[in-house]
Order: sequence, then structure tokens, then C-alpha cells
Amino acid sequence: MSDNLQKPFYVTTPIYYVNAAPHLGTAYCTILCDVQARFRRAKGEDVKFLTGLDEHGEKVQLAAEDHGMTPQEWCDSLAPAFHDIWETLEISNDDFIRTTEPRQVAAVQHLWNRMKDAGYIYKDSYDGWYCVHEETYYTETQVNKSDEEHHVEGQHLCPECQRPLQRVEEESWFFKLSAFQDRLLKLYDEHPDFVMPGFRMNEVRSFVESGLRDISVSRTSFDWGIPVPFDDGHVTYVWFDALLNYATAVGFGNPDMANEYARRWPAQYHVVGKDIIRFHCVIWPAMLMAIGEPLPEHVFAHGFLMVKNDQTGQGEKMSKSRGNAIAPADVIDLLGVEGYRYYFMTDCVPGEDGAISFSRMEQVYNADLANSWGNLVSRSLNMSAKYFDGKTPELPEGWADRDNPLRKIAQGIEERYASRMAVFDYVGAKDVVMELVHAANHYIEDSAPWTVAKDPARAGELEQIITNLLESIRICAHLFAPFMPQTSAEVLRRMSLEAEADTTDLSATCAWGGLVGGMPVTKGNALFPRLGGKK
Ligand code: ME8
Repeated sequence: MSDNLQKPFYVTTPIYYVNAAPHLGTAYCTILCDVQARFRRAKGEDVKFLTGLDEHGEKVQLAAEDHGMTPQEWCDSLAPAFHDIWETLEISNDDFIRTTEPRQVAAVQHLWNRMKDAGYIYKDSYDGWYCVHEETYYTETQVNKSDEEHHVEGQHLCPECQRPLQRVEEESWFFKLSAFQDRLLKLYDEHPDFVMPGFRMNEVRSFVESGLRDISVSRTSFDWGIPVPFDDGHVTYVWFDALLNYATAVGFGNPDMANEYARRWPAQYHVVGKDIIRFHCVIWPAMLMAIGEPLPEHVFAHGFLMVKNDQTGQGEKMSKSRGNAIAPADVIDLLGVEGYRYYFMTDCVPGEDGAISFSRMEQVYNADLANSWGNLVSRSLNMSAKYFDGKTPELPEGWADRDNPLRKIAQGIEERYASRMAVFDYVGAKDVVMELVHAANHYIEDSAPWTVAKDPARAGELEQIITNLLESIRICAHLFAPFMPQTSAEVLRRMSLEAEADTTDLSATCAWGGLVGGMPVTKGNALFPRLGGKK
């Protein structure tokens, strides 16, 4: 067994605001993490995969008021929608944190005390701009600059989302972010892969180089937040609260979880959208530096899903007002859950913006899943059942050592695939698997088993051909499993190999020669029925 059996691997999604139901973007990020978590489990790593909800802050409070509920009632009413969609999308998270839980309240209050002891917070008054939608403060300079850009007179708009800003004047606790400029730059120099993909590092670095200001981290003008333990009337700024969730979930500040915290913290990956990297790559590491806690290893920033306008060919931001918003349920209706996962994970480069469209979804589904992977499985299993009495062939002596085009591609395939998967290059990993799928489909044509089957003198050859095909399918099923867990489990079940579905040694499992022969075959329905017509 590999020596990394116990290697801990901790991956997190952002915690989502409960101002609206889960959407395609939040689902995208969550599936990115799920695929990684499933891959790491198959590699024998001891995975913790966390997701959850960001329930405090003005944005949530206002959404609750709009619906005539208390903030807590509002959060409780929406939380099930997140649980349900994650279950539907086969999300295998090990924990689900809500920032209104007692564990988070205790951890945040512990953070306040540690910050105070460390001398990195001080009380002052804040006078500036605030965007409730972004839950972000903006300086006079940022706002004026953006006003010029957008030619808006009289009203100050958020530089990020262009919504009207609030003027905030209140007493506040400040975090001395400005003290961390040099330490952050040193972090980026020493760990160039702290921010991934690499090109995102430039944005983070230049932001820090341009000078950091202390940030206001408590609010007094509303009360939907975690109370500052030593100052009545102050509640924690929502990001100061939210970022800590990652540490809370593994026991930060909880003496009963000291061992878990020592083992699990820091996280290997925080996966976040590109719009929130400053919080994760600047403020969060500075907070941890302030209290002397280890820093996460990587922040992986994914791009935005844009809807491709079929007329212009350009990607557009999804929004209800444009009428181009696509809901997860629409995609599930078209592609099924496994097709959904496959499409987003393999057709959108994780670090970049993705231009999505129903026509492209259909094209990818038909080409890769219906015509290639699904077709390979059904043809091969049908032939096996037909020529070998409803079973997989008894394995010919020495079969695994015989040269053939599939064995050649399969050798080292898991290593090639794993090197892509480990850095979230899911498109690259998919290409590695599809190479074997395509080769196997060609192999069927080239070796023409239906002709070989007619000649009893070639019985051994037929056994070898079908065995090579089934072995390729077995390996591809394992490699596709993080993307399409149910389909892979079903393929293995159809070959009576379900026992190996939960492998924790992917490399050994995918070695050519692992097939067990003479097993009953289930032909079953088409795994991916072809889609016809455009939606
Ligand atoms: O930001 N495509 O929560 P959130 C891809 N609570 N991703 C998208 C997207 C799109 N079109 N639209 C949004 C928050 N996202 C905070 C996080 S973490 C300590 C606190 C992504 O619900 C966006 O990039 O507003 C972000 O990563 C995520 O959805 C959650 O956004």
C-alpha cells in the first residue's frame, strides 16, 4: 500500500451567502472541489471536504427583511435548498458549516481575543463607503476612480458591481492589515503557487504592492453578526467571520479538537471564485499571520461561467435582468447529473472564464459521452455477453503481457492523469482518459471481433480482443469516477467488479492486468442516450 495512505488532504469551497438559492456558479465551484476530493480519496488520502453557508452580514439581513423573516429564520429556510442541490449533484462533502453555529461563534470570539492579545486590532471610527452586495469597504479614491470610469454623477457606485454605495460612519475595530505588506510579499515570493493558476498571482501581488490599509472589522450600525466578545454593540464584519470558517471546521480554538486541528490545519486548497481572491490571498493569510497560525497551502481561483451569446459568439455575464441565467435544474434536465458534472468539469478550463451554452453542452455530451464512452461500454459488454455466454471471457494465459495498442496507452495512464488532476487541470486529465476511450473504439473497428468470432480457430484471439477492451473500460471507469461517480460504479457493476469501486490505491487499481475474468455481464440500458435537436 502506498505510504500516503494517511496523508491528510483538506479542501474547501467558499461558504455561500444565503441571500439567494444556489446557482450555476456556486455549483461549479462545489463540483470542482468534489472531483478533487473524490480523486484524493481514490489515491488513499485522508480527505476532509468542507462546504457551507455564510449567514451573517447586512446582505443576508436585508434579504430576510425583504421576505418578512428574521435573519435566522431566513437562513434556516434556505439552508435545505443547498443541502438538496449538493445531494442531487453527488457532492461528497464531509462537513457542512453554517456561520450561525455555536462552533463558529466560539471560534470567532476566540479569534478576537487572540487578535487583541497579539496587538493587531485597535478601535477607531470608520468613515467611508460600503457595498452591501459585495460586503466590501471602498476608499474615497477607489470610489472616485470608479465614478470617472462609469461617468455617474451624483451617486456613488460600487467599483465591483456598480450598485449604489452606502456612506458608513461608525465606531469600529480595525485590523492592522497594513503591518503585513512585507510578510505577504515574502509569502508570494517563497510560495509562488500559493495563488493558482499562476497568472492570478500578478493581481494579488500588485494589490499588495500598491499599499495596504487597515480594515474595519466590526460594525455597530446593525446587529446580524457575531458579537465582539469584549465590546458590547459591536458585531464582527462578515468577512472576518466568514474566512475563519475554514479553521473552525477543523477545530480552531476548540480544546476538544486540538488533535484534529494539528492534523488537519492548514488546508491544502481553498477553491474560490476569482472575484474573492483578495479576501483569500491577502486578508486571510494576514489574519493567520497575526495570530501565528499556519497558512493554507494554495488558493485556487476559478473563473466565471459566462453564457455564450449564440449571435455574437461572446460570453456574457449571467443575470436575471438579461434573461440569460441558467439554473442548475435546466442543465440537469438536459444532461442528467453525470453529464452536468462532466460538461462543466471538462469543457470549462477551471482557471479561466467559461463560455457555456446549451448547444455546446449537447455537443460535448453527444461526442464524448454518448458516442465515445457510452458507446464503447455498450458495444464491448454486448460482445462479451454474446460471445462468452453472458460473461466476461476467462482470461487467456499471459494476456496482460501481450502487446497491443490499448495496453500501450494504458501503461502509465494513471500517473499522467493524476499529475493533471492534482493541479485541477481537469481538462488535461479528461484528455488522458479520452485517448484510451478513442483508441478502444478504433481498436474495435480494426480488430473486427465479429469476423474473428466466425472462425473457431481464432477463439483465443477473440478472448484476447475482448479482454483488452474490458480492461481498458475498467481502467477508464476508475479514472472517470471523480467526474461521474454513478456511471463508473454502474460500469464496474455491469462487469461484476463492484468490489473494486471504492479503491484507495488508484495507481495499483489502474495497472494493466487487474481485470477479473469469467464474471457475469449485465448489458443494461444506454448509459448516455444520445440527445437530439437543439434546445
Ligand atoms: O462570496 N461563475 O459568497 P457568494 C462562477 N460568502 N462562479 C461564480 C459565478 C459565476 N457566474 N457567480 C458567482 C461569497 N460565483 C462569500 C464567500 S468565503 C469565506 C465567503 C462564485 O455566495 C463566486 O466567485 O456571493 C464565489 O466564489 C462563489 O460563487 C460564492 O459567492
